[in-house]
Amino acid sequence: MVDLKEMSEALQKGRAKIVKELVQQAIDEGMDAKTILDEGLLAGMNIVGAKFKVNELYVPDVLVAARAMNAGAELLKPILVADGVKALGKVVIGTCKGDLHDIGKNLVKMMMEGKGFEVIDIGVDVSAEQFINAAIENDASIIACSALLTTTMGEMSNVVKVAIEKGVRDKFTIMIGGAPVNESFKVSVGADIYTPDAASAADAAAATIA
Ligand code: B1M
Repeated sequence: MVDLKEMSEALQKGRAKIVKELVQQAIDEGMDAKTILDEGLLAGMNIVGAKFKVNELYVPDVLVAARAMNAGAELLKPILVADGVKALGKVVIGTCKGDLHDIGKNLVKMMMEGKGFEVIDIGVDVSAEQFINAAIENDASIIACSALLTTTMGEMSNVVKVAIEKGVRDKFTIMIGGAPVNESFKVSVGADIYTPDAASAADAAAATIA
C-alpha cells in the first residue's frame, strides 16, 4: 500500500519521478484520486509553502516541488475528469497579470473539466483585456480568474471594469479565487462568484448552468 507521507516527502524534495511512480502505484492499488491529491500532493505542497514563508526553502526548491506536483496531478487528471459527461459550456481560465502561479488554476481547470465544461486555458500573466477578448472570441459563459499574490489580485477588478467598458458584463459570470482572495474582495470588485477551492469552483460553475 502506498504511503502518502512518502509521496508528500518526495514532492517536498522535488523528486518528480518518484512522485509519479507513487501516484501511479496508488492509482493501481485503487486508492481514491481525491485522497491521493489531498493527502499526498497538496499535503506536501502545503509544507513547501510553510517552509518557503520562513525562508527554509527558496524559489528553486519551490519550483522543483511545483513540477513534481504537476507531474503527479497529470496522472490523476483522467480520473478526476472521468465523471464529466456532457459539455456544460465554455470557461476561459487564467492567472492574473503579473502572476505566474498556475498550480491552483490547473486544479480548477481539471475539476471544471470533470464537471463537463470545455475549459480554455489562457495561461498565466493574463491581463483583463486578454480575459475579456478570449471570452468573447470563444463565446464562453464563464471567466475564471486565479491570483496568488496580493499584488496581482487587483487585476480582477480590471476584468470587471473592462467587461463593463466593452458592454459585455451581462454575458459572463466572473469567478475569482486564489489564496489572497475572499468573499468580501469579490463584493468590492463586483465579481459574481468567489470560491475557496477547486472543487467548490467547479460546483459553483455547474450551478450557473443548472
Ligand atoms: Co509563490 N508565493 N512566489 N511561487 N508560492 C506564494 C503564493 C506565497 C504565499 C508564499 C509565501 O510567502 N508564503 C507568496 C505570496 C505572498 C502574497 O502576495 N501575499 C509568494 C511569493 C511572494 C512569490 C514570489 C514573489 C517570490 C519571489 O520571487 N520572491 C514569486 C512571484 C512570481 C510571480 O508570480 N510573478 C513567487 C514564485 C513562485 C514559484 C514560481 C517559485 C512557484 C509557482 C510555481 C507554479 O505555480 N508553477 C511558487 C509557489 C509554488 C508558491 C506556494 C509555495 C504554493 C502555491 C501553490 O501552488 N499552492 C505559495 C505558498 C502557499 O500557497 N502556501 C506561494 C498549491 C495550490 C493548489 O494552491 O494556488 O492557493 P492555490 O490554489 C488553491 C486555492 O487558492 C483555490 O483552489 C486551489 C485549491 O483547490 N484557487 C481557486 C486558486 N485559484 C482559484 C480560482 C478559482 C477558485 C479557486 O476560481 C476562478
